[in-house]
Amino acid sequence: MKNGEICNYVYCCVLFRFHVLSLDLSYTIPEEGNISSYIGNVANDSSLNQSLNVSERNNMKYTILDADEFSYISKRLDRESLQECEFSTSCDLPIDIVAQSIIGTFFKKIKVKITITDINDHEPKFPESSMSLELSEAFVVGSSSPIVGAVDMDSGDNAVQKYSLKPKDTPFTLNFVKYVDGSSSVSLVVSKKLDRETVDGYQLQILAEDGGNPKFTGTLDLTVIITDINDNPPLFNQSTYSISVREDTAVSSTVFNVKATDPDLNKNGMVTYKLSPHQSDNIKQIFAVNRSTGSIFTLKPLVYTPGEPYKIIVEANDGATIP
Ligand SMILES: [Ca+2]
Ligand SMILES: [Ca+2]
Ligand SMILES: [Ca+2]
Ligand SMILES: [Ca+2]
Repeated sequence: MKNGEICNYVYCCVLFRFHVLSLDLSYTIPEEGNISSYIGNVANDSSLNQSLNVSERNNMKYTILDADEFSYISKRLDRESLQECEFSTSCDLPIDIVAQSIIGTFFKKIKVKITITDINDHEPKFPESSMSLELSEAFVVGSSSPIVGAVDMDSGDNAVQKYSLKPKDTPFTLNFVKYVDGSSSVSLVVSKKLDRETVDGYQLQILAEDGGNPKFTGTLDLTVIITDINDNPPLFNQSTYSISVREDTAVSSTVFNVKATDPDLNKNGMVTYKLSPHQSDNIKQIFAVNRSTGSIFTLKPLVYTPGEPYKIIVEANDGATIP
């Protein structure tokens, strides 16, 4: 057989084999593997040589041109900084490797998929390490306030799995929602009635924990300020006072000081006094009350009438627009 005829036979054989063989390969390696770590034997795993019969194998061998016969990691791979893996739960790097027949100039492209598996090398991180939140004491049990959750660059179990709240004996719990892009949000839920007049603020810690081994935790220091509503009326120390005053008390003299307190804040707790409109005109003509101090003083001379004491009704109001 002439040389030219042999070449034509080999050429046809090579084309046929490439068409029927599935040469795609898959390897799985962890991210951050050491340089020179072994990945796989592309020459063997591609089955280019093994799938040929013995006589063919003697004549047909392939060399891997743009990679070694064996593949190794040539640089550290950080899954979280690979564009292909962004916002994805799987991380596959497609690589084309070219094989060349050693007895000809025939080439074959081998598609290799290298899956980079995640390791837990990031901790959950809140956008800010501390923040403050104002909550009205009017918030009913079950209402919630959203908080921007922690971000963990890792995926799957290595991402944020749960949140916890410290300390435990507060009127709050947490509600955790996880999104497909790996981010999450957490809401502070009011679990018991708030009362600013009892506790006007809380210093909390929200902990975000991933599911890696070992686990990592991110912490947010959260200051909750309870804002006021006008939920308390002014209250007098006593509902009724009984006092005796001399008849010759000089006009404009203070005969008594009433005192009411209101535990609310600012205007909601600012007490002013006035005579109630629900009493006789005679009382209104003889007595007056200092609006801010509660001092009851006389406007006219007093007249002693046996069995008929003066009955003065004083009102206390707070300064809230809506009482
Ligand atoms: Ca993590
Ligand atoms: Ca990772
Ligand atoms: Ca009040
Ligand atoms: Ca209040």
